[in-house]
Amino acid sequence: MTNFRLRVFGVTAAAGLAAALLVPGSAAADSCSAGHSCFYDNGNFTNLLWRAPACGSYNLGDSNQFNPPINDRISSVDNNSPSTITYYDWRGFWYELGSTSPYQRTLMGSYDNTIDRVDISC
Ligand SMILES: [Ca+2]
Ligand SMILES: [Ca+2]
Repeated sequence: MTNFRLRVFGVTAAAGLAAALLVPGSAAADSCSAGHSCFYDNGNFTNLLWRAPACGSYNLGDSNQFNPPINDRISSVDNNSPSTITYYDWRGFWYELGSTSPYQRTLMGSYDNTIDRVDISC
């Protein structure tokens, strides 16, 4: 079994634990190939929206970069890369929601379907 650390944003510790317990073996989860960051529409690391091609800053609502846009859709992230991923919501300015450390996975919790931009450290 993959030994990964799971973070859940914006929920109580008890709720976070419950959410973490929903993905023990991740039998149904899609795998994210080594060195990449994968962003999923569903909260159990399934229905891949996007696999980041490289580090950098990505505006998920920019139709020049994403067609169709994938802002307000990310529900879980598998960061199988050495980069730190930082998440932002557009609230008239870029509001920082949190981040995922290298080689960790994150359930978006109360930030489900909220992320508009990701910065992937180089
Ligand atoms: Ca979603
Ligand atoms: Ca948003």
